[in-house]
Amino acid sequence: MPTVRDTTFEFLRRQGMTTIFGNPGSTELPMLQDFPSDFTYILGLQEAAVVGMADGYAQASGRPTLVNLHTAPGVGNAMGAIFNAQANKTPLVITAGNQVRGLMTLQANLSNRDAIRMPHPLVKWSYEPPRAQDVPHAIARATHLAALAPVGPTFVSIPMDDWDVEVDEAAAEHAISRTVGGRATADPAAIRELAAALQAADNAVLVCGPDVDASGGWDAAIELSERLSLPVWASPAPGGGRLGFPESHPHFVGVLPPAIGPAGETLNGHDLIVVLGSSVFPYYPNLPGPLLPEGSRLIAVTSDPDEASRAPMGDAIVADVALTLDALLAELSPEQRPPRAHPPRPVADPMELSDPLNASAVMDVLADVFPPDGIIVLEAPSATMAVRNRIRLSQPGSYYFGAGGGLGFGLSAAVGVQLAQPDRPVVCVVGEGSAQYAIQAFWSAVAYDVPVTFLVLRNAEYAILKWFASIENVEGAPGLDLPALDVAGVAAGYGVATQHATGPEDLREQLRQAIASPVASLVEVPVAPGMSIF
Ligand SMILES: Cc1ncc(C[n+]2csc(CCOP(=O)(O)OP(=O)(O)O)c2C)c(N)n1
Repeated sequence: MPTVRDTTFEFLRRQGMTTIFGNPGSTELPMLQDFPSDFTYILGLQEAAVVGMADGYAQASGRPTLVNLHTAPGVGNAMGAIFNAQANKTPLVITAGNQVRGLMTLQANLSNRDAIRMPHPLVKWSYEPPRAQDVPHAIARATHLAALAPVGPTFVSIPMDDWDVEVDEAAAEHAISRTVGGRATADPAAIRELAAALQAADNAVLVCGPDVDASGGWDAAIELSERLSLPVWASPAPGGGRLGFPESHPHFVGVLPPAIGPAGETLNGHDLIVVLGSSVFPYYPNLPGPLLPEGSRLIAVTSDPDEASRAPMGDAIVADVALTLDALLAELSPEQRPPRAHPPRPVADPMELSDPLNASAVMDVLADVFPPDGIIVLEAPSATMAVRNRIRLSQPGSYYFGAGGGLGFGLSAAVGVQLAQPDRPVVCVVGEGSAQYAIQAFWSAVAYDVPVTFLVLRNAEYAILKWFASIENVEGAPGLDLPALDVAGVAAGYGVATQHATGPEDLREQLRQAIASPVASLVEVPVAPGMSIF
């Protein structure tokens, strides 16, 4: 009879989940015994890096991804990254080992005594199967559930003596051979109403968010904007983990400000605001004001019932974003509306050169050498808008940003994104402070020949926190300076090929080389302190 291990790996094989991210301990070794040769195990040296890499991999491959963590302390280390994965809507199936069943009640060493409760608020389902033979079914259930909307991580704790237990072959075959599809279409009446509202509006606008890209609705969103001649905002940057619309498109008018008052003001003059694939809205910081301009109506399309119900204003349609866009296009007249003048997106003038360079000037240089099929993974808080304004990413799957705001996503996710997209160059733009939270991902990039380019912005401070201090009227806060933090030196210790740039010319050349290089490469550039807004 097949064992729990045979059956579980056969399930993972059938699902195409043959790349596993983990950091093992004694409680996980039984799972890894005789590791099948058609699987790949990506070792991360700390759990934040493990989950961050898996997050990038799952998002960029569009597939649920298995993570294997060490019992309680491993899950504990991973919590911030699991928080990010739920904010990013990433389909991770997170497993962790536990003591043998017979020693859990006396709480032998390494017992995770409340395994289910530990990651509970951050995952869609948290479970420890009551019997060993239920493990394959539990992992199948966790996988289907992770991939159903709202997509997000699930957790299964597996006692270490479960793996050699035999399972009933017929029941196991049922458990592992199921397909579960959940891309729901909208009520046709809701589609008709949305189409009618769009056709009747005098000055409608779209706000596109991350689930346009994740659902595969990229081309349909362009078609909708072009057919009705609608201007398009990106949903606010803090929650915009992916782009929902090409940023060089003539209808793209910019990134919506993230705070209530400024966002409401920006949308002034629009009688209809249609939000696609975003929460309404990922607000931060707290700058109060009217939620919506007087007399305007908002309709959001989201696959996430929670996002739909918690929005502070407007109506919502809960359905798959791409399918809803297709249905909406079929409902609308195929005639193109005459083009209307949209407020043009302000063109960022080249930033003046200074010594050290301003982060915006660094982005001008990156834009010069950035390949058309390149992907940016971004975690450089004070330079976020400089990246968005100066590198006009215009292909689907070109941008990944930690929507949860927990640092550590950027460096680690970049490695996972590059593993999932080996033919597209990945550039991770990261602040020297942010790089510290999952710094061990450097080692995995080298160990598994992942040719990511890391561009480290070294401003010797937590610039974004100094900016927040000014808007929160906080004076005299300690701990906001980072003198002598040598990320390149640390990366070199992990085996990364590193270079230091000082001026725009050597930066351009070093970036060109790093992007073309077949190995993990890092370019560190000193940048001027402060925020780079444009
Ligand atoms: C896990 C975690 N801890 C702390 C923070 C708070 N935090 C937000 S931005 C930031 C500073 C980032 O510094 P750096 O990467 O150097 O970027 P800069 O602000 O200088 O652009 C910190 C500490 C966070 N977001 N996540």
